[in-house]
Order: sequence, then structure tokens, then C-alpha cells
Amino acid sequence: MIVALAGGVGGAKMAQGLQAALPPGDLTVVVNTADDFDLYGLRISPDLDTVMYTLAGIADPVNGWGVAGDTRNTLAAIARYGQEPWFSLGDQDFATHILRTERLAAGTPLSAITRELSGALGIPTRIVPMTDDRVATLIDTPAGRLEFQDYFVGRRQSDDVLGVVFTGIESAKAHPDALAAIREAAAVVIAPSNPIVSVGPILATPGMRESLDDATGPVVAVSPIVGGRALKGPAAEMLATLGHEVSVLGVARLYDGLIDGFVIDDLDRDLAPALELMGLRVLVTATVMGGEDDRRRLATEVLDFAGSLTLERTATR
Ligand code: FO1
Repeated sequence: MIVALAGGVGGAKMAQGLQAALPPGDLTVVVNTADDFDLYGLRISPDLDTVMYTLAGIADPVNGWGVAGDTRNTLAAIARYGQEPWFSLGDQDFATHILRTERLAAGTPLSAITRELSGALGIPTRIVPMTDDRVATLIDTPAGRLEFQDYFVGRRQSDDVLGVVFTGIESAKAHPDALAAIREAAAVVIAPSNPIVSVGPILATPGMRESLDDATGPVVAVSPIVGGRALKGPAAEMLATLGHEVSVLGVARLYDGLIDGFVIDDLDRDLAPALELMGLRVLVTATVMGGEDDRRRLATEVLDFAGSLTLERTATR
């Protein structure tokens, strides 16, 4: 069993590569749920859905989120009532939120709903929310404290990020299936997701770090920063305004004490010795994932790299 820790689009691409590279059922993806929010009375779980649609092969290939070829009739009808839509929900995507909201209201845990929905879509991989409890990312900016999707989608990540808060995290419990999978995994792969707002909440969920410390297999991260820039989204700006170096070194420091190996892009080859001085094993390869073949190729390389670290990790315990 391999475990991936994943956030939005970058995490979903990595998960798809791993799913393609592994025998069916051999992958568990632990997903960030701190981006979740309510809209039109519905619970939206963007990262869970992005991973789910991508692993089902139905994700929108351009945006990376939402369903390929989806229509926007419901949003257009909502706009007719004078409410300007700011979050682009497709009609097929609405179905996911309607069923999720109904099942949550009936008391079904998010993890069980996710299992049902992803099973119905024929996904062989286990998708586990980091927790069944409510956690929400809030972003401190010069304009005040913003809800995550207001910052991310509503205001197009235009505000400087001065701080990040995960409300509800102290009392949240990491999902037991995630903890067990991490402990027993042959390897844990931290996907090239935003280390602060995508991977950050997963690591901050009580119980998660302890299980990573206890993991039998190596923990390997793939850098979301390539050549000093983020592959997607506001990770670079966020690292800078929060006082971190915008480089693979800055990301490695955030994961200090947690990872055994770090996968960086060919563009960052010169920084490999500095990472090795931090005690990390380093794989330098092409990390920018294009289509499905590319995702599988990177996943295979990451798995081979993790495999090479397994013996070392056993030896140092
Ligand atoms: N991201 C956008 O930038 N604009 C959108 O209108 C938008 C809609 C959306 C709908 C469903 C969904 O599952 C994701 C959606 N996303 C959208 C992506 C999402 O906001 C982010 O990818 C994550 O929250 C960050 O990881």
C-alpha cells in the first residue's frame, strides 16, 4: 500500500499517476478538507472532488477541477435571481454537492460519503478526507481575515497572505484509516500541492505527524516549487509573504524532520547538494506533469526512489 497526501489539482495529478503505476487498490489518498465551505446551502469539498474526478478520469482537463464538459445551467438560473455567481459550479458537480449535503445532514461521516461517491464512479483507490470534523482555512491579509475560497476564487489570490489559520484543527481528529494507512504504507508520497494551505492542514491535523513519525516506509515529498516559481496557484507569493525562501530549500525546511527524500525538478539540480546537507536523499527529474503518461512516468520514478530509501529508513530506526 502506498499513501499520498494531496490537496487540489497538483495533488490530484500525482494521485492519478500513482493510481496508474500501482495495482488497483494499492493506493490510499489522504486529502485536505480545510478548503471546504458552504454555498447555496450545499457543502462543497473542492479538493476531495478534484481528486475524485481526476481519479475517475472525468476531471475538466483545462481547469483541473470540476467535471469535463460540464454545463452551467444551474448557475445561470441562480444568476437570473440577481445573485452574481463567483464560484463556478457545473451542473454535474452540483449533483455531488447535493448528495454530499443530504448524506451529511443524515449524520453520515464525510469519509463514508466519499467512499460511496468514489465507489460509484468506479475508482479503485481509497480516498480518505484528512478528518471527518470541520476545519476551515482562514487567510489573514491587509484587507482583514478572509475565508479561504473568498481569498482564492473570489479575490483571485490578489491579497498578500500575512498569516494562515486552520479553525477547528485543535479539536479535529485525523481519520483513523488515514493514520493506519500512513503507519503501514510501503511509502508515503507528499504530492506537489501547496505546502501551506493544501498539505499544511493535513500535517496540522492532530495525530497525523505522529503517524508519519511512526511510518514503516519512507516519506517522500515532490516539490511544488520549480525554478523558484509555483507550478500552479499562489504558493510562491504565499511562501514569500510568510517569510519562507521561495525555492526547493524553503519547501524542504517546511517539511524538515518529516521527510526522508525530496523530489526536485531538473531546473533545481544545483540545489541538490544543499538539500543533501539537510540530510535528505534527493531525486532530480522532470517534475512538471503534463498528461496522463507524464503523471505515470513521474509516479513510477517517485516509487522507485522511495523503494531505494526503504532499506535506509529501516537501518536508521
Ligand atoms: N477555482 C477557481 O479558481 N475558480 C472557480 O470558480 C472554482 C470553482 C470550483 C468548483 C468546484 C471545485 O471542486 C473546485 C473549484 N475551484 C475553482 C478550485 C478550488 O477552489 C481550488 O482548487 C482549491 O480549493 C484549492 O486547492
